[in-house]
Amino acid sequence: MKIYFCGSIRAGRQDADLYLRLITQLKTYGEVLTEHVGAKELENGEKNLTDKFIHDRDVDWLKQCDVVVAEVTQPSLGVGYEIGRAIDMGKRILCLFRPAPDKRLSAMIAGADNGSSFIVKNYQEEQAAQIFSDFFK
Ligand code: 6IA
Repeated sequence: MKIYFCGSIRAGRQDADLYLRLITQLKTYGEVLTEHVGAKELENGEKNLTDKFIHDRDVDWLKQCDVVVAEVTQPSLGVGYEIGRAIDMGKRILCLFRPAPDKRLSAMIAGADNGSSFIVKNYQEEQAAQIFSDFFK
C-alpha cells in the first residue's frame, strides 16, 4: 500500500506537528511517499530543489500511490491541486478537516465527497485512528 499524504507547506506550517503524528499512524498501513510533509525542518537538500523538480516528482508519486490522505484544515493551493489531480487519476482519497468557528472547508472539497472513492471527514485528532482503520479496511 503506497500512501500519498498531503499537507500545507508554503501555505503555512502551523499544523506540521499534527501531520507528523498522522503520518506515523499511516505508516502502520503502508509506505508514506511524502514523509517530508511532516518534517519539522524541511531538510536543506529539500530547500535546494527547484519548483519544477518538486512538482514533477510529486505528480509522479501521486501516479504511483494507491490512496491519498489529505489534511485540509490549513487551506493550501498545493494540496488542492494534488487532490484535483488525484481525482482525475481515479485514486481513493480521504480528506481530514478540523472544524473551527473561523474555518469553513472549500465547497470544492466538501462537495466532492461521494461516500466511496472521495471521503471527507470532520474530525478531532483523537478520532484519526478510527477513521484510518475504517478507511483502510
Ligand atoms: O502550496 P503548498 O506549498 O502548501 O503545497 C503543499 C503540498 O504540495 C504538499 O502536500 C506537498 O505534497 C506538495 N509540496 C509543496 N512543496 C513541496 C516541497 N518542497 N517538497 C515536496 N512537496 C511539496 C518545498 C520546499 C520549499 C518550501 C523550501
